Amino acid sequence: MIETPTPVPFDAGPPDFDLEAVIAQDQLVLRYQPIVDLHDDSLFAVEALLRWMHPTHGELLPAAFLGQIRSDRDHRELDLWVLNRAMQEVAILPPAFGSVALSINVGAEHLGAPNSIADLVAAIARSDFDPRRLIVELTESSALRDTAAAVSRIDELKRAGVRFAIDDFGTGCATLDYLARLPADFLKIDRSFIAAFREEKRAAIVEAVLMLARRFDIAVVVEGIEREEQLDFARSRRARYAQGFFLGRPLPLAALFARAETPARHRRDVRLGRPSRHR
Ligand code: G
Ligand code: MN
Repeated sequence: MIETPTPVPFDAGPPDFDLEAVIAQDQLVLRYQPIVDLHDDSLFAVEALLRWMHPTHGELLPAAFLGQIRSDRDHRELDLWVLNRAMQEVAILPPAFGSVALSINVGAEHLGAPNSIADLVAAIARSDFDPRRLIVELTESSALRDTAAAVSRIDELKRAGVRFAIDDFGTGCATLDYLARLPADFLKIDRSFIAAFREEKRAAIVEAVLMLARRFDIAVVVEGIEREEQLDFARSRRARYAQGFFLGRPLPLAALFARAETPARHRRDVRLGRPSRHR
């Protein structure tokens, strides 16, 4: 008798994640989402976003499997996989895109793991990828509370030439103190704020964060732009960078760059092919 696989119903919980197996079976992929420079609407960076292509459940978001990773070793291995894969993929883009930065997400909770940052720095050094093109995004978490330790790890990255972004700012364990203490190059305002920008108080928070960031010389990325009016809001408040489905969904890198060849009048999104005068 032939047994047909029974698809696990999703409410039975996410499927089991075994890092070694999914890497061996080539089930991890990266999608890339544009980060746009609002000075000239050029493509500033692409953020690499991890997806698990599950044989029966299809494309799964990190939320469905990251929580299952238990050991520091696996966290570190996954971070390294993402970094190495992203550097390889971005490195083969046409020379016209040579100035586009690459942003990757690293869980701040494993900043504390021994050698975690040293391993990333070593991987960058082994590649011929220009570290100045790299941005490491750290989500605020309790680990960042030990700011002295976090600052020394972040300094390690910065000494290697890598820039650093505070991700999802304004939610989680957010404290304004981070802005004063962490040597951030970028601050990404969590999308919940732009989603509710019509509420006067949310708009005021975005404005205040922009003002503080300007004082601290930290560039702001407004995340979660899903509609034109949100983009207009970000522009009117003079945010430097923006990201969100309205500007571009996460796509395979080749698909994202193929759009650069599509005439702008056929697209609602940014003119990805346009080189920037500012870099
Ligand atoms: O935490 P971080 O900002 O790295 O999360 C990135 C995630 O946010 C990705 O999975 C991406 O698909 C999602 N995302 C990106 N842009 C938007 C958007 O405009 N709206 C929503 N709802 N999600 C977005
Ligand atoms: Mn991010």
